[in-house]
Amino acid sequence: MNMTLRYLLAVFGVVITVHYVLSFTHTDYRRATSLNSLTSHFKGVTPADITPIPDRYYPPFSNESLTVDHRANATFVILARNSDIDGTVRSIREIEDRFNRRFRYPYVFLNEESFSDDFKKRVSVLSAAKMEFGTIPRDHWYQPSSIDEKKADAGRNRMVEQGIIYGGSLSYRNMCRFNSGFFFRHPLMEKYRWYWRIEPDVHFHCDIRFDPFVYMEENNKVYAFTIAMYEFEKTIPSLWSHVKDFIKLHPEYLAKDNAMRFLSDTGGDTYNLCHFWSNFEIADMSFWRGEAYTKFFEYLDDKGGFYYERWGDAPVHSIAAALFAPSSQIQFFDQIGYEHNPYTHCPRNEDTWKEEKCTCDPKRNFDYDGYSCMSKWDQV
Ligand SMILES: Nc1nc2c(ncn2[C@@H]2O[C@H](COP(=O)(O)OP(=O)(O)OP(=O)(O)O)[C@@H](O)[C@H]2O)c(=O)[nH]1
Ligand SMILES: [Mg+2]
Repeated sequence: MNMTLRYLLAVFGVVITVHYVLSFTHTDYRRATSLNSLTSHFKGVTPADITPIPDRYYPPFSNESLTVDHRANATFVILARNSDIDGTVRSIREIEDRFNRRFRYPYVFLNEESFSDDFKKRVSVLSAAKMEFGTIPRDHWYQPSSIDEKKADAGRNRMVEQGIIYGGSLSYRNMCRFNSGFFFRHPLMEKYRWYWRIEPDVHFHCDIRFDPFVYMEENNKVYAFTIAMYEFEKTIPSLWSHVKDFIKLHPEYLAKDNAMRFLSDTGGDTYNLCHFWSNFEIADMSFWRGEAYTKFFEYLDDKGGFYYERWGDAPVHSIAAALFAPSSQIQFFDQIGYEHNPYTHCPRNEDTWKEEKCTCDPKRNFDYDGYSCMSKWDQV
């Protein structure tokens, strides 16, 4: 045997000896160098190969679990299509992280078609809270037979020519009418008084460590918003004249200290287009279910403007809240950092922004944008 071979054998012998010694004395080393472990790099890891981490490494969330003793009769409501699943998952993930893992309010998902098993499966893993999936009754969603389809078609074509966003869309109109007059009447919603509306692909930028529902209940609030802005006038050309006619018919529904100043710069003669952006809403459904709003919605629905024009649920809800409730019952939540593309409300209060670990840039707060109606609200 030449010297080189002898030397190599000696090194090999030492390596083998050290390996055996380490295998007996160090469990981790034995696991890492087992044949199974080494070959798994080549054949792919199967669940059975993964060493489970013992339960003792998962301490209970003592300050994150359900410790609150008083909760409101409230739910999240999410209207979505099966194809909205990815954005829906992202929104739920954020509201859970920022708020709901502490409070565990339930979710109601609504859709005019039945939700797919995949949709249900993917949202179910995101929260410990109860989730219910509802199909919308046909007459709560589709264009009613009372609508003159020729006139509606002409209205859609006109809006397409004018380049109005969703101007030609029938499903968008169904959605706006449903959100205006029907979501709170869905059988799955009936048992709740309060709701928080969430859309796919929105962002919650700050921790929300207080309970907005309980706050609203205990402080006699009806409607809460985070962003207020101007509506596209071309989507609602006749809405305000119908609102004025309704008020003449039913002056008894006007609240004493209402927020008409938010809606009109001319004492109610003309609409300044300000409204609360309804993709975020926390509100008391007894207000929508009450006499004033029920009559108001029926009156507007009868005029057909959800289809002949393109009335949004945002101006319809906002006008009702501003007129039929005293302004003191409308709540602006500066504390809730919220984004629906392309606008963000970022807390104006710097302490809130710091303490709640907000991810939004305060300089990009829509409150100060020329297109925001916050300055009008501040006057109210
Ligand atoms: N089931 C169902 N949900 C819908 C339909 N159209 C819209 N939605 C939902 O209704 C809500 C509002 O719709 P969006 O398309 O976000 O309308 P928008 O916020 O005015 O417009 P974007 O700026 O595009 O977000 C969202 O929660 C949607 O998922 C529909 O045809 N069917
Ligand atoms: Mg949206």
